[in-house]
Amino acid sequence: MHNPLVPETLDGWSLLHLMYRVRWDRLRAYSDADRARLADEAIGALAATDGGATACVQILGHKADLMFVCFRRDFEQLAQAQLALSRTGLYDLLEPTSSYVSVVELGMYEMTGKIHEQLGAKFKPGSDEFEQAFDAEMRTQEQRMAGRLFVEVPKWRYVCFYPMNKKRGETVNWYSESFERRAGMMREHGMIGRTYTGKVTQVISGSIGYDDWEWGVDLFAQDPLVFKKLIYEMRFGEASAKFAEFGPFYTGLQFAPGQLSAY
Ligand code: 76R
Repeated sequence: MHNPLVPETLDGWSLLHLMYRVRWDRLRAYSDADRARLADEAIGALAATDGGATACVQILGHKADLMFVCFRRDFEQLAQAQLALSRTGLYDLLEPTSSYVSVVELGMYEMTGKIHEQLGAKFKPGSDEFEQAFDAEMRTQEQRMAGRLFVEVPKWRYVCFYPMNKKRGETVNWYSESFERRAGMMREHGMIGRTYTGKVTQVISGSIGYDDWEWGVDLFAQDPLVFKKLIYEMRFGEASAKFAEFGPFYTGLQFAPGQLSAY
């Protein structure tokens, strides 16, 4: 059933963020050759098939030393990646500090409204014909957006990850706003975002039902100042000013998987 209150989502990569503290005290005892072997084994374990990938990020601050972001076709492959890493020698030198499970999503406020309107004029909403036509339209949209749903991991040096919610308080509640109000706020949000085109790549992933927050936000840029400016500017948009709640922020530097032993 396509509920007109709910913006449709197009869904892509399954994501698993894994944050670890490195036991430097133990790693120090290893020779350079042993460290290289441990790193190569871990990178081999995290190598993806099916066009997926794993981003490696050196995290700044005490929350973690390393973050691996696994982009995979499905949860089966996420489970495999997590298990494969836990079987490696390096894993004995890593302490998990956090993790996050989500699925890359494109929210479709504008499109959802249009499809309901167009198909509602042709078919009785809720009828089999309506639902079938709706599903067909969603598949077309999926194909159109495949490049964003199954985005190639941006190679940009700086990475910022945080989880967030839309508020569900007694008086301020995103989910009890009308569809049109939410769509209007998301339009404003998108317009602010678009002024950063070329400077930042954002990957929004949905985690309702999967993890402790509602969305994961990954931002990639070549200059970390862009994160501060973009996120600050977004705070003034109504969708964030009034409704956004944020979890812990992870900021770091991306490196090529082959550089793990150098790290
Ligand atoms: O995907 C699109 O380009 C369509 C417009 C769009 C949607 C639907 C969009 C654009 N976002 C969408 C959805 Mn976003 N986004 C965030 C954050 O820090 C904050 O205040 C919020 C964290 C940032 C920095 C950001 C950046 N976005 C969402 C959703 C789902 C909400 C829902 O469905 O209710 C969240 C949680 C979210 C959060 N967004 C953009 C950006 C940028 C830079 C853009 C423009 C992208 C572009 O046009 O290339």
